[in-house]
Amino acid sequence: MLIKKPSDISPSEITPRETYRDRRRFMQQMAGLGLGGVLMGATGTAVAGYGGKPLNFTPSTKYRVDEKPTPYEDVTTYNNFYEFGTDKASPARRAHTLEPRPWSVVVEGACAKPGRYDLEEILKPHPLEERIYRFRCVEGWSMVIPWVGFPLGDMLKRFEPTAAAKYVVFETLYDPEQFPNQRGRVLDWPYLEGLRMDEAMHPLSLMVVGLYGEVLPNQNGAPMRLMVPWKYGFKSIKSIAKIRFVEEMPTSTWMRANSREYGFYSNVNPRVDHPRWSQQSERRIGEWGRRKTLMFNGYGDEVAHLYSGMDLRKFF
Ligand SMILES: Nc1nc2c(c(=O)[nH]1)N[C@H]1C(S)=C(S)[C@@H](COP(=O)(O)O)O[C@H]1N2
Ligand SMILES: [Mo]
Repeated sequence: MLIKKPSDISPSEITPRETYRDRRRFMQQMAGLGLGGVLMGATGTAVAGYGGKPLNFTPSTKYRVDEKPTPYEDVTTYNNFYEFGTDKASPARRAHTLEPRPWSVVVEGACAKPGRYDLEEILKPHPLEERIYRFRCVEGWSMVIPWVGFPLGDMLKRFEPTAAAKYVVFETLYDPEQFPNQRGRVLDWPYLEGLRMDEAMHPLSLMVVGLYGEVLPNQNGAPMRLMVPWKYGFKSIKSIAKIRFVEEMPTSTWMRANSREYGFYSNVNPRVDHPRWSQQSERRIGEWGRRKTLMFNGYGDEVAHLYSGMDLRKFF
């Protein structure tokens, strides 16, 4: 059992705010040195509930990019989460209205085990691991983030998708009380994204419940969000409340908003420009100058085979 219900947490397990901050700074240094694993594995306590509580996890040895992680401060204050506003600072300022517990996820469509699942129930069988991934937003900035989660495919398999399941659709919770900007019409709510089934089952696709060793802060998509590191950031949908297995390729929120600018695949590709800007380089948050953007965000060895024979200009 990796995650306790808030009611299972005794007062002695609740660490004072100061300690969290020190621990976070410590982990940030360790992650930067590539030492995160060893030490973090030893310090984990099984506590969960709300952003900032430490998680129990194993550091992945395989999935750790050898680049300096973006500071915690930037990861949690420079966000895209249109349900809280369209500027980068609004999510951190406004996401306190989101209540990530209790939470449930509806599973429907082409599978043998549809239903409404309680979050704790859905997470329980999955050991958590830390992976350090590159993350590239379609707008041209990037970060390196130590996520905590588990392979998305491991969860999807438990719902026993049928042969008709060619794609999987994810939806963010629709509740204007919790997500105040859903009262406006900047996007067609709820936020919706999808993956082809083989993309979803790929071992790199991660279901994320934490970052920097701690429970996911609201602004980063609590309680559970996707992380598909070879695709532009908008594919990595936050605060997931619905999973649906379907036969036809879905129309995502961003395709609906502007199908000329945003395609279904949205693989990071420096050779296919956005209609309004080049995708050849990126600004790594916290660095000066720009870096070259890598094909599939640097994950080509692992994922290029998923698209063999496809014209990636057409299927952008
Ligand atoms: N529900 C929802 N998910 C979302 C978004 C959003 O506005 N709403 N923004 C996307 C975009 S454009 C990016 S770049 C990433 C940002 O994730 P981060 O704030 O954790 O860095 O979340 C993605 N997931
Ligand atoms: Mo983005």
